[in-house]
Amino acid sequence: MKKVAIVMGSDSDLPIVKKAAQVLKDFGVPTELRVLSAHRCAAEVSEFARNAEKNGTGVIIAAAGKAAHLAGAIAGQTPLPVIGIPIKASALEGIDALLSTVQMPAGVPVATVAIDGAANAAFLAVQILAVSDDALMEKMKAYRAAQTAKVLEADKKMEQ
Ligand code: RP5
Repeated sequence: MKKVAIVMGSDSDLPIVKKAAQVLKDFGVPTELRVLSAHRCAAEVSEFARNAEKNGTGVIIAAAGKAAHLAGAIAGQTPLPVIGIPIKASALEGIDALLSTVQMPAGVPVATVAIDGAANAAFLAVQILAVSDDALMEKMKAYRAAQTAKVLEADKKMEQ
């Protein structure tokens, strides 16, 4: 199976990023965690992004706060799908990171999840890999069915 690389701009992003790593672990998806800053180590970000495809990566998740250019900088240097997590890390409550991450030129998309939306970044990565992995698709279907059953169970309790 292809792996998912999760890159964060600072190790201070780890408490949020851990939630993505946990979802990937639950689905049995191999994961690589990196700390790389678009501004503080641009050369290493380039090296990572340019080598990701040949290193067996299928999807990249990039998390950053403030002037959050990490996901976009990676997306510009790889044909792999890139999912951005804007991190709440400033007085602007993550709105700065959301806008920095989501606003990309045509042809270089970053699939941006909610501020601190790490779990959904991982679910989306699993869904992307599942398109070409039947076993993973079955796991995703089972997860969705369990999720639906849980809501309907709660609904049933309300009727009593
Ligand atoms: C961004 O600025 C990081 O992704 C982090 O969310 C935020 C704060 O970084 P540090 O102050 O921990 O370096 O670059």
